[in-house]
Amino acid sequence: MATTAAAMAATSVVVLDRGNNTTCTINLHGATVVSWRVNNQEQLFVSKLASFDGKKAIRGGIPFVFPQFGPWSFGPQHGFARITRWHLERAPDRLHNGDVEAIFSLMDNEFTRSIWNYQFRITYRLILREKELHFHIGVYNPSKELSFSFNMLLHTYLKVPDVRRCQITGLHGCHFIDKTRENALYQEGREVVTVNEWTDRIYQHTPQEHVITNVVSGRKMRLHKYNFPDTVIWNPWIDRSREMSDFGDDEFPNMLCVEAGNVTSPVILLPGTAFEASQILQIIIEGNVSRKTKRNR
Ligand code: TA6
Repeated sequence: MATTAAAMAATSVVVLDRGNNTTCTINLHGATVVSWRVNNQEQLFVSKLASFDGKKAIRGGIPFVFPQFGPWSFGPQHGFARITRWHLERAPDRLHNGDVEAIFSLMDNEFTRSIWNYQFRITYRLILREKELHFHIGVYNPSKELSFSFNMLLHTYLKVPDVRRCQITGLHGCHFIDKTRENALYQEGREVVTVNEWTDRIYQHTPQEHVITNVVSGRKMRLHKYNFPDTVIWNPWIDRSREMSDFGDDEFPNMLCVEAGNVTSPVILLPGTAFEASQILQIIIEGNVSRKTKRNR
């Protein structure tokens, strides 16, 4: 990791390199994770038409949605965090156990206050492990008087060989807002959710864990979340793909968004208080024990 913090800050890209062709690349534009390679296999989808102009949100990877999810009367869809340049708080550093960690931060500035007039500070700690990527987020309200409320979500674009073969667990019985059917509320009756059409659903009060099957090289991906009560499932399918200039018409079969967040009930942060949330993406190698069992050992 020869690149100095200053050199890294000057560029827009930060790389966590754990060796063994296992890396995680973050673009300071939105602190968007734009690549997660495990043994040289890319786990995240980024559109071949994605824009890297430092203005538009990056179409793919893991955009950071804050302080608004969805359309916003005061500002850009999905908030300003994904279109703002973040600060590299701590350059990639190898931990004693071989994992690599870096910390990014975003504070209110003239641009953010012109849209959303609150002081805030977000820290975003990423840890690259052998087969896992950990996301630890802290939101702090430094104000002495003003509370603020916000949505927050990790808009994860998983790369998949064929989305029609993917199954998502942990949604059975959950209520969801279906944005493809006038935002009507339904209840999920399927044991595992599959995607064979335009899908845009906000599942509410979902369990802490989802397993997605048939991701890269037919493996399973476990998404473990903490303090993110909702899960959004999205695939634009054919027609919506054509409406997006930064998304190829033929790319929808190769991506699946599984997004952990606070969407249906915004978080209210009182003055001087902080909020924490986290997500772990883990590649399941058949035969490796689940997080729960590992902990109980
Ligand atoms: O998270 C799903 C969603 O809200 C969809 O409704 C769709 O709009 C998608 O996000 C992409 O939004 P974007 O603003 O990145 O085009």
